[in-house]
Amino acid sequence: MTHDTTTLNAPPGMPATVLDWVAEIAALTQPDSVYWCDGSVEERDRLYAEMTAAGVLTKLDEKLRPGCYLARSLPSDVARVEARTFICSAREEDAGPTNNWSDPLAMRETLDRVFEGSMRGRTMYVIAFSMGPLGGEISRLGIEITDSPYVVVNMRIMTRIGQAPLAAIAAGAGWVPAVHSVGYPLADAAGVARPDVVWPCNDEKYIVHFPETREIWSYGSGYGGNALLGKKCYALRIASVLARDEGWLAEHMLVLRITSPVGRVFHLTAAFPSACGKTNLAMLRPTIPGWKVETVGDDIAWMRPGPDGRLYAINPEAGFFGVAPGTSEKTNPTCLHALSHDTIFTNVALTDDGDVWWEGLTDEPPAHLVDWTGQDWTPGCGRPAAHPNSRFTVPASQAESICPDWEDPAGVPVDVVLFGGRRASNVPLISESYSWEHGVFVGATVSSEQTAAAEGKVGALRRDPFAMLPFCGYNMADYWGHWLAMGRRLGDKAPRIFQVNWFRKSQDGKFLWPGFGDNSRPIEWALRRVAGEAEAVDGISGRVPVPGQLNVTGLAISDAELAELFSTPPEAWAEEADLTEEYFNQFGDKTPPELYEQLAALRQRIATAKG
Ligand code: O2Y
Ligand code: MN
Repeated sequence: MTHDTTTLNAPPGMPATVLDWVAEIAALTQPDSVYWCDGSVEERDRLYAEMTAAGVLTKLDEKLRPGCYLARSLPSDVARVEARTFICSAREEDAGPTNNWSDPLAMRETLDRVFEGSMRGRTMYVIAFSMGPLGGEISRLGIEITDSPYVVVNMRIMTRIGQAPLAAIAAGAGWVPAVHSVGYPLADAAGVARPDVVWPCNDEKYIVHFPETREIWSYGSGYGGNALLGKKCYALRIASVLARDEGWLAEHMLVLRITSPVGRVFHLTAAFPSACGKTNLAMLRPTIPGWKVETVGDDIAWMRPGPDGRLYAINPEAGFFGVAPGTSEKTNPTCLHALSHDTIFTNVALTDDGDVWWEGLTDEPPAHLVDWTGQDWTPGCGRPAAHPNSRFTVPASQAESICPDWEDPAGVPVDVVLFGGRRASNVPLISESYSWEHGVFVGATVSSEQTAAAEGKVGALRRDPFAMLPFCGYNMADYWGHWLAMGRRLGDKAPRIFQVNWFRKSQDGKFLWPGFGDNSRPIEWALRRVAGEAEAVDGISGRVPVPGQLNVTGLAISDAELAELFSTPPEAWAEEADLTEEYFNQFGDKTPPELYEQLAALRQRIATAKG
């Protein structure tokens, strides 16, 4: 194809594959102009100024929150839309029963229809980005095309955008194409114009992945994981497919470095379903003396075997896109301090002096706020001031806990993999898996108990295998098989796998474990296990600390409460084993036999415990 390079405005040296693709998307979406992002501070400030002038962003008080902005979305566009997220593999069985599958040809027709003219009257931004430190062996490139300047400034925080990835692509590096439109053109096909709105979006939404051709298409939403396509769409759904095909792991896991009082360094990755305190764990402040925790990543880990045969992890992202409500000086001071400057807030409340507020930030709310919908708000008015899924976008480098090696392209060697869920019963505070296969079984069966009637039957188990349920780009049972294969490859160099549960409740419904900084205690036991310094006893769910081995010094917890935290009633576990069998059967003959073997071993342990 030949290109009118004046209209495409491409920087010099772009390969024909890139130019062809950008030209094709421009022809389909018909923007007024095409702009290639250079990632500079000047570009960012220009976009901030334009969006502030247009009322899309509110600049916060420069003294109280320097360099910070507030965006308010429409109430119809406040979260990831799982029901509108599609995996369009050629064969339905390759998406599996836990994904929405759509026929790729039919989906391409739909996308052609909705994207046609979708950027009329707008600028089309071309954002080259790197997931992971540029040039790193585990890192990958992408190009997101978007008609949203809000996406550009957020992508600038969440990934590494601009000149450097453009140069790498010009030099021939591979890249994943990602197309995004808010679906609110400013003119119709006849050229009749309409004014813009503060949060353009469309009621019809599609978040689409083509795993075989490694493509992402997102239409109709300007929010979070729907629009910042480097995050869930690329770093998890597409990357999980790349990882399966190339022999590595793309995981929904935070990454920590933990240093013991004698200076021994460990690295831990952890997968938690949503609402289990992942951001707080990523910035943990240990309550046990002498231990230091540093953040490598808060949400996603890409891991591959290194030259020494161990598993190495990088954080492919450059920022945190975290939930604001509940973040406070008490729950996560490190995070709160990171938000003191150069942060984009979305859907939090605005104070009268130009600062932000959300539920849980202070014990007492301010006397007056402008809420996330732009309305006046006073305490007791019956509405939340900030949306429960309101967010901050902040550079990871702003966290005082950031690990000095968080951008090491080689990654950090992983000692421990942790799986967590929100379980009021059955699952003990911590247990160690008997083997890699047992660890994969534990990861595959991660669950939380449903807490709201709106989610279904209260108390029923909601499975979230490896915390990847909405993020695995292929059949979940094949994914378990991939983890088993990785274990065979790593052999005795594999990380040890543990399960934690911070949410165990007593018979009278009270949380038994204080959580937050005290979560360092079970983690300390896990690390001492790795170091060969802590003793364990075999239990139903795994090996648990020998009484006296979990450090509870200074905690107001009774022996009876500790016993309850670790109790694993065999009758309840027998019921759970039956549910696990039903759950595995859902995947037909794709469920790896090793997982049924682990289920049989679990039933054996239950039978022994029953006596
Ligand atoms: O609601 C959204 O668009 C964001 S979801 C999200 C954001 C940051 C980290 N994790 C998640 C998640 O859903 O796991
Ligand atoms: Mn996440």
